[in-house]
Amino acid sequence: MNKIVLITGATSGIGEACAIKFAAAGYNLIITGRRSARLQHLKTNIQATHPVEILTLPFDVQDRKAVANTFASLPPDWQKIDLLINNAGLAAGRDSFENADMDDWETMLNTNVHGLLYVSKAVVPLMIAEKKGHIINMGSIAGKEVYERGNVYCASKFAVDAINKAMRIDLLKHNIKVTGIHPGAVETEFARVRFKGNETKAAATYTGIIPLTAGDIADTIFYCAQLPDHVCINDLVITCTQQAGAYYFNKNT
Ligand code: NDP
Ligand code: 8X3
Repeated sequence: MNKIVLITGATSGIGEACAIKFAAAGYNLIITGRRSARLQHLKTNIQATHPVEILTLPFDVQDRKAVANTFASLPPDWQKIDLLINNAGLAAGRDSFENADMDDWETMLNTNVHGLLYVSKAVVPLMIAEKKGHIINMGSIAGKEVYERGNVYCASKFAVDAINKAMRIDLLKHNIKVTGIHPGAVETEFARVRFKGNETKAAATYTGIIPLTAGDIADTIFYCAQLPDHVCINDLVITCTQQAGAYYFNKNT
């Protein structure tokens, strides 16, 4: 029987690349995100080349009731989730503390922290019932080092780092692996979202470097997921070769 992977935030970037990678390896997919047309499009594209089952679940991870209702009515055939990739997330704005927008702060905390918790709380009982599972949490280099004007985005990813460690400890007795992935700059829709559609600012994020691609992160996640049952990568920081930490870049001039 095919394994099942649940990927949050599969409508673009890292989540979409993970969907393609895991489908190519024969996993059945549960793909989620708010943009249901994109989920449907991804499902059609993947199934054109890979004979896997795909369930699309459009919901906003910030909406606790929507998350709970979605998983309460999960079809029985989809309840044996082998792998949860908690990937949905975003940065909103890049402003100094005194100028930052409180709505942006709430959006980041509600999505990156609360959303991850809501989905995990819904899925963990299903893994406990199976006496096994693997949860991969998408952190960031921003969850390892605070940088200027990163304030609450960094705080949200520091929280993910702490939750990742806490889950690994508490779920140990249930034979559930927990892995944190912490990328540096990855070229996706992330910067466009952060700078609210300002293409100039978004492009500047990657000027002078060859950034990581969503595929690089999907390959890394897949590596962690396919290790033997007795092996668990706890925590993994990954940057492009021209980046060393949140602050240090070797940019082409
Ligand atoms: P993208 O913007 O390309 O993808 C973000 C995904 O998250 C989309 O599928 C989006 O779906 C989903 N998402 C955002 N908000 C919500 C929400 N409220 N409810 C449900 N889904 C949501 O960015 P990335 O692929 O780069 O980002 C994926 C993860 O990787 C994030 O957690 C990000 O913080 C992290 N990361 C990214 C890095 C980078 O440099 N790109 C580096 C380090 C970490 P939709 O809009 O359809 O809801
Ligand atoms: C995204 C990486 O450094 O742009 O999490 O915050 S960074």
